[in-house]
Amino acid sequence: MTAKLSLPQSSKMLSKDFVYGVATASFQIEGGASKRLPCIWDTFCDTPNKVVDGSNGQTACDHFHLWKEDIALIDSLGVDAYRLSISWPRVITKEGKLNPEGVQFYTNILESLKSRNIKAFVTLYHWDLPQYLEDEGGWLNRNTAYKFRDYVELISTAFGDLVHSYATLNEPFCSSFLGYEVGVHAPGKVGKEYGRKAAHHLLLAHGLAMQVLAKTSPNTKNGIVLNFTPCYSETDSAADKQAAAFADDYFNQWYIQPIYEGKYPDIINKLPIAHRPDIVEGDMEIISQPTDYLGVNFYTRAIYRYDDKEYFFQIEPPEPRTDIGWEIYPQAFTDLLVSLNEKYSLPPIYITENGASIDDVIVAGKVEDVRRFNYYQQHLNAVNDAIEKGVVVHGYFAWSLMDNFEWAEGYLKRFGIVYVDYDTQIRTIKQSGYAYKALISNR
Ligand code: IFM
Repeated sequence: MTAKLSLPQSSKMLSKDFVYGVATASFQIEGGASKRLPCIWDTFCDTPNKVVDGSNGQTACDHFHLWKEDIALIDSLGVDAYRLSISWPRVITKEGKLNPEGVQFYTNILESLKSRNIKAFVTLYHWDLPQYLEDEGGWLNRNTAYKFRDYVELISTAFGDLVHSYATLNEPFCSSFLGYEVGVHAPGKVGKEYGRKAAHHLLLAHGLAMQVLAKTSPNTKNGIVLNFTPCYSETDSAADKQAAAFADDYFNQWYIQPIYEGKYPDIINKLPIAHRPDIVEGDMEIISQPTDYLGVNFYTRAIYRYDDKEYFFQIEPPEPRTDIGWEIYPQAFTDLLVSLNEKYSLPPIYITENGASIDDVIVAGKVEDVRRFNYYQQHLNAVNDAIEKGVVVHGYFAWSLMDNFEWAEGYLKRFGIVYVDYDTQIRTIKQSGYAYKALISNR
C-alpha cells in the first residue's frame, strides 16, 4: 500500500505545534499481574462468560517486560506524545502507601520518554480499580473518590516533572454506565439505581484530583478524557428527535455538563429519585474545577427512535461498520466538536482517542489494513473540518499504539496501528502505522 494520509496544505494540523501521539492503557497492555494488586478487571475476567474469548490481563502484550522495546517502537513512529495510563493497584498498597517497585516501573518509562523528547500524557484512571476498594463498594462508595484523591497526590508528587499532561479519568461513562448500570464491564453490577451514583463519585474523584494536581503539579496540563457517541434521530419526527436528545443527555452531556457548567442535564428531574446520584452540598463546585484541556474520544455515532417505556431505543447501526460493529460516520466527529464548542466554554481540546477495530491478517510479515487507513483519513479530515469551523484542537492520539486486550471482547478485536502476535509477542507495524508516521514526519 503506497497511499498517504493527507490534509489540506493550510491545515493547522500540519503545524509542528499540533501534537500527534499514540495511546494505550495499563490493563490492556501491561500484563505483569503478579507484580501488582488485583483489580476489578482481574475478577471480571475470572467470572465465566464475561469476556468473549475467556481471556484476561495476566500477560496481555507483556509490556511490563517489553516496555523498553515498546518505547523504542513509539519513538520509531516519530510521534510527539505517548498517552499511557497508570495502574492504581500497581503503585499503591492496600495500606494506601506508594509501592516503590510499581512507581519505578513507570518512572523508568517516563524517563525514557523524556530522554527521547516524547511528551508523556498520563491518565490516572483507565478502569483498573483495586479490587480491595471494590470490596468496599467501589465507585458506589463515596469514599473511593477520596481514596483516588490520595493516590493522585502521592503519584503526582513522585513523578515530579516527568509528566507533560495528566488526565484524571478516562471515559467515566464506561466506568459507571457499562460497569455499574448494564454490567458489561467490570465490576459487572446491573441496576439503574447504580449507574448515576457511580458516575457522580467518579466525577467527584475527578474534581478532587484536579484540586490536588493544582498543588502537586501546577506545571502540567491537567484535565479529563470523556468519550462521546453523538446521538442522531432515526427520523425527523418530534418523538424521535426527543428520544435522541434524551439519549444525548443520558450518555454524553451527563459527563461534561457537570464539569463545565456545574450541573447535571435537566433530565435528572425525570429520573426516579432512587436512580439519581447522591449529591452532597459543595459537590458540584468541586466537580466543576477549571481544566487546562478537554480530552475527547470518538469512534462512532448512535441512532435512536422513540420508545414509550425507556424514552429511547437505539437501532442497529447501519453499514459501513468496523469489525466491532460500530458505524463509520466521520461527519458525526465534526458535528460533535462543533456542537461541544457552541454549547460550552471549553479549554483547548485534544483528541485523546480515535481509531478502528479491523480484522487484520498478517501475510508475509505485512498487515495491509486499508480499512483502518481509510478510517484514519476520514476522521483526520473530520477534525480538520471542525478546526476550520473554529474549534480549538491541539492534538490527536491514535487508539491504539498496538493491538491489546479489548475489554469484554478480549483479544478478538484489534485496534492497533501495530500488530501484536500474542504467541510470540512480536510487534509488526501495520500499513496504517507507516502512514501515520509519514503524516507526522512530513509536516
Ligand atoms: O479500548 C478502548 C479504550 O480502553 C477506551 N476507549 C475505547 C477503546 C476502544 O473500545
